[in-house]
Amino acid sequence: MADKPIEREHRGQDIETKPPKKSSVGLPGILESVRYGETEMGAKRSLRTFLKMNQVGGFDCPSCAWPDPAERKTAEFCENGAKAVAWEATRKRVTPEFFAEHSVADLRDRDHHWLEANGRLTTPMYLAAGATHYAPIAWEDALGLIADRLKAMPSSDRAVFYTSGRASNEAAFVYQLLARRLGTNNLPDCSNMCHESSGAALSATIGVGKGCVSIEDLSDFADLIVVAGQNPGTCHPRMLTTLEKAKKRGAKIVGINPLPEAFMGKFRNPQSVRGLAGTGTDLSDMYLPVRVNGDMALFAGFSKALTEREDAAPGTVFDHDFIDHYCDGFEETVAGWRALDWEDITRMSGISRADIERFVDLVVDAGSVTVCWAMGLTQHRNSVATIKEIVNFLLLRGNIGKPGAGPSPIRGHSNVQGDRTMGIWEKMPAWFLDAIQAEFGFDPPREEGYDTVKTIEALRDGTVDVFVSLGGNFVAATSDTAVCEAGMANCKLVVNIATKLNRSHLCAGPDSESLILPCLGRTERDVQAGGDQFVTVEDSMSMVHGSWGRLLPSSPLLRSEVAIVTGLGEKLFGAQDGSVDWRAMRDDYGVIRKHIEHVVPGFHAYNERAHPSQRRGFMLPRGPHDSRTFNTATGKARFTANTLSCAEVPEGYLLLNTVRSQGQFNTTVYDYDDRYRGIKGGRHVVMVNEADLAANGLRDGDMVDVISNSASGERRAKSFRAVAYPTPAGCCAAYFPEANVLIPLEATVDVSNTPMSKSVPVRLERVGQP
Ligand SMILES: Nc1nc2c(c(=O)[nH]1)N[C@H]1C(S)=C(S)[C@@H](COP(=O)(O)OP(=O)(O)OC[C@H]3O[C@@H](n4cnc5c(=O)[nH]c(N)nc54)[C@H](O)[C@@H]3O)O[C@H]1N2
Ligand SMILES: Nc1nc2c(c(=O)[nH]1)N[C@H]1C(S)=C(S)[C@@H](COP(=O)(O)OP(=O)(O)OC[C@H]3O[C@@H](n4cnc5c(=O)[nH]c(N)nc54)[C@H](O)[C@@H]3O)O[C@H]1N2
Ligand SMILES: [Mo]
Repeated sequence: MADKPIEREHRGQDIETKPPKKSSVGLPGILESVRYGETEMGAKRSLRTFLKMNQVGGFDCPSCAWPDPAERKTAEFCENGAKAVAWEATRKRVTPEFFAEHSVADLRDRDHHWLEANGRLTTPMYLAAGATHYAPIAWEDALGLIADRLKAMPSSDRAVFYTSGRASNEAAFVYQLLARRLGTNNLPDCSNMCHESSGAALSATIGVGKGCVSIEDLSDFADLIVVAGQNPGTCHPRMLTTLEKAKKRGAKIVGINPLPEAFMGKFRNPQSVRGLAGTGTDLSDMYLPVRVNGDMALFAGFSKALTEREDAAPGTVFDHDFIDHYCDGFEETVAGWRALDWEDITRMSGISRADIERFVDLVVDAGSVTVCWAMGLTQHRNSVATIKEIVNFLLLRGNIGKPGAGPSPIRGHSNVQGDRTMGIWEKMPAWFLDAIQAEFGFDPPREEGYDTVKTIEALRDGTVDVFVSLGGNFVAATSDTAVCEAGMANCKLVVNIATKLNRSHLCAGPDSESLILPCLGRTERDVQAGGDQFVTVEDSMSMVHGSWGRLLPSSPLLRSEVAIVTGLGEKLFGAQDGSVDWRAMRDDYGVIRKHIEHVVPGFHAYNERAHPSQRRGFMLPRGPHDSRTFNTATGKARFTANTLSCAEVPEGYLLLNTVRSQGQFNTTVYDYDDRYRGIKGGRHVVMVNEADLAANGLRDGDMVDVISNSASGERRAKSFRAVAYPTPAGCCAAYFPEANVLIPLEATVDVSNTPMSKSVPVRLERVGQP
């Protein structure tokens, strides 16, 4: 019987608050890692495990997508990664007895932390239509049941195959193959909610939907590093080591963020004695407290200031050689900036003209500029246009295709970028589908499938029969929680391939069936008929490398993701399905990698180059960076003229930005603390500027409902504690997933269709008030 952890979340006044921290990591970060390892795994197992992490011949950290440096430290991980690994390698177990004790209705009353804290799933479980409890089921019966339900659908498009970004390249490749063999492109993924806007903007302007700088560009070459809409201290802690290295050789670092995040203060490097004992390194040279969604105006302002300086002294500011040779759209775009009104720029961005000029002084002094960003820029109505403005800004001074320069979207999940490379996308281009056809001899569907938001619409409308999830927590991660959960209940069958129990496993309707299929995690040894298997991943900077789990699996019944997906393929189509040999791919993942080599460019000698014994794996080609090759419609890098915009906030409303705490990884809530922001013991908080609190007749500590309104009605997040916090006027922040109930399904980013998770107009109502 699993230990029964207790819900520890405080509400209201019991939540402790302190002013946000002005430094990051140091000793508290180390202690956190050790504490986590020991409580979840025990001391010996935790030491053994941590030392294998991100090492040659070890396993890839299952947390974020930050790359590994060429020279690895003995402990090449961070507090975040340590928590992720301890959480996966925990000794706690969710057994059939656990499910016999807890009805689904009981489990639905528990919070995110409690559900996952019960430990690793051990046994395939089945919830029959109308049943109150999950019961064990044999693997073959479970796979047979899914195959039967898929075959019974009137059309393949009534199935949806969701992917979270932890799946390995091998698992992702066979998963998309299964969906397309079945006949659907309904392959939504977490990327739809994450860097989809970056992909859309970069493909249109530089011809490739991902970043093109490497970790060395940052640490060794960039003169100026801009970190916009990103909170690396919490979300990519190992990036701080890279920034520190850059800083020490003289690079300048600027943070653009509505919240004064800890990385902009001192960094106390946990990997050096000096860092732990001393006062730390001042990482940032400048902090621009932009208004939420003011970045488009801000970057246009930078470009306007550069244009004015060039106009005053022609030939001294712009890189005309680069512009003439490699770009188009320059004249119209510059004309647009000339016509902009400074008044609009400063009002929309909340940043003064003087600060913009101070920043531009750094830019003209810098031979190379890299702009890094994450969710603070991708989840607003105008995100795609905002990122295009970043590209414009970089192109002006030739800051693409030279060392230390370029756009750098920092990815979230450890293999979210690799999953896309493998074909997890509802609209893969024709060349990929043609290559699948040539390799496997069947004609994959060509029409666009559902992305995440379209999936929720289809769930709501009752047009999805079978929903399959390869990892993740769909109902908690997506917008409009109530609509999504109600929609999920309309499915006939919900299948979750997972390591830990979560909310998405508990949304079956009265007439639907559900399966939980427990799988191996990345730390665990994966043995198939062909022997020990490794898997591969691609990091945020296009490096592909192997990962080799070493721990004994948490339960003898676990199967690998590849084994589950190919097993289903076999049930549906037979072991030998034309040129698709599901069994051979399961027995030896090298066979999958051979197929990938034939389908996806850049993967030659994949099995050799990505073997975990290789030092760093290999880098996929990056045309813009390596050779200033731009695979766009015109073959040039494209300046784009964009109409300036920012979020409209009705009178009496604040603009809500939903963020991550230090104690969570997306919907996985490790604990209820956010050390850097000084919030302890609870997550139901809304961080508001002191003056805005006063204007609403509120004080720090008051309990409020947070309310959003849209054409489809009012949404309410109940009983949040108001916390006075240094945000710009008119802006506030709360944690996701708790705040996702507030985001209307129809509130999506133009072009990318990403939920607008960082731009939600809300009002606050004191609890008990009418
Ligand atoms: N500990 C931890 N690490 C993680 C994750 C996690 O949940 N926990 N998740 C992983 C995943 S999947 C991802 S995608 C990444 C996410 O990494 P981040 O994007 O760094 O994470 P968020 O908490 O969403 O933080 C967004 C930041 O943008 C700021 N911001 C919000 N609105 C704006 C705006 O309009 N303009 C600007 N300039 N800034 C704005 C917020 O104040 C916040 O600092 O992290 C990965 N790593
Ligand atoms: N409001 C708001 N919403 C957001 C965001 C935001 O900033 N604000 N961010 C969005 C972003 S950037 C992202 S990436 C999404 C994240 O969305 P998801 O990727 O769907 O969510 P996660 O919380 O990462 O998924 C956690 C679950 O994954 C399972 N899991 C963990 N490891 C493994 C594994 O190795 N294999 C398998 N099969 N399962 C595993 C566990 O069961 C765990 O419960 O959320 C999005 N939602
Ligand atoms: Mo993400």
